[in-house]
Amino acid sequence: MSFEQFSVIESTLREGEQFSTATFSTDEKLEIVRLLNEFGAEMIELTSPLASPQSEADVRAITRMVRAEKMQTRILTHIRCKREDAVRALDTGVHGVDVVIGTSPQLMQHSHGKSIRQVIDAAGEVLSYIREQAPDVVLRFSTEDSFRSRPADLYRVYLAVADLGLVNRLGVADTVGVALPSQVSALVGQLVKLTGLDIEFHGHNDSGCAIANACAALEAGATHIDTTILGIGERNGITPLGGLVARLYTIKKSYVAKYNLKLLPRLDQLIADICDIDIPFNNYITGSSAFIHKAGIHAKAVLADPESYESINPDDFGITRGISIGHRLTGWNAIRNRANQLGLTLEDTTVQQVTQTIKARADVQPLSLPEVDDLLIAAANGVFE
Ligand code: HCA
Ligand code: CU
Repeated sequence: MSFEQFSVIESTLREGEQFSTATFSTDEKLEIVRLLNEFGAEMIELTSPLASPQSEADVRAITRMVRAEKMQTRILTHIRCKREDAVRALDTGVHGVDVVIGTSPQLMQHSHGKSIRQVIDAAGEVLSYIREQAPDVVLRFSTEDSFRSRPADLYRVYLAVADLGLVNRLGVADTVGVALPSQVSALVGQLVKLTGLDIEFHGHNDSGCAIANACAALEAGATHIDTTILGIGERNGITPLGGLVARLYTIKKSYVAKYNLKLLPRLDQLIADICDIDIPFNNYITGSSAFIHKAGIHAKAVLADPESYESINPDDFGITRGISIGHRLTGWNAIRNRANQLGLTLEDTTVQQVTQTIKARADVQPLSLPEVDDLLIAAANGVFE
């Protein structure tokens, strides 16, 4: 298990740029890198310099900033398995290069048209070139669409690449979001055993398993997980940074203690603003309802001890919990708590009476907090009926 020592490869500025509404200006990219570095993201992956002239200029600007300001984070760029891509990537001065090539029948036919033999040859040529030119660069080789690849093809490619002794890391990619946690676990476990190399997992969320699959990868010995802020990426994206943090925090808080967790709300909001989307209401940790307690039974227990209904402490993320009280499911303990907050001293029987009134009125329409407050103040003044 690598829960204790995994690294995040934060790909908001690569995979995330492939999200339908994402376009990052140079200044926005620099701001995201600064914030991710402050958060503690170990690695940041950038769009290939071949994508466009500005993309290349941005890789250079970001790498320059990270080196000049001696930031901890490491900058990677992501390229196709082609020598010309490698030449351009190395010229930018990045710390690491992530090479990818499709191995599924679908991608072999429609993406690059190569056979498995040719994939292995291309990998050998490109990886050797990179190693010769840049002995210190962190080099990763990944098969795209690993889980729809024929297992015999997949292992042939991985083992051939591992045998070259050139790469630091092998990547596993669930490109179309079809893998089950058990499949991720089996493949990652095999690769750890057969190659002894660091293993990276990149999981899309088409069928809702991206976080579970990332967790399964770590349990099976993966060392690196690809994430993006809010999970943005192609289609409905990949493992979200905040979702991975929530998953690991609830196993053991110390697994994510290395990150500056209070920056997570700022990161999520920044990307939501830039991409012109809302943070989903049910988002991990930063969704608007993530720490709102409603039913009377829940509210009572949470007021006594938040842990009764919380697996995540919002304080750790600089977030305040909320208790919703103006509705038909409300309970008198929550209403009494509100009276106390207002500095009102009321008999229990009065609070219970106010609660019954709130419930009856909320059957027609939920009450706002000021409306609840007005009832409590009226009761305190003896004018409640
Ligand atoms: C892509 C595909 C990719 C690559 C992942 C990786 C995927 O957009 O280039 O390099 O590990 O999902 O397979 O994002
Ligand atoms: Cu992807």
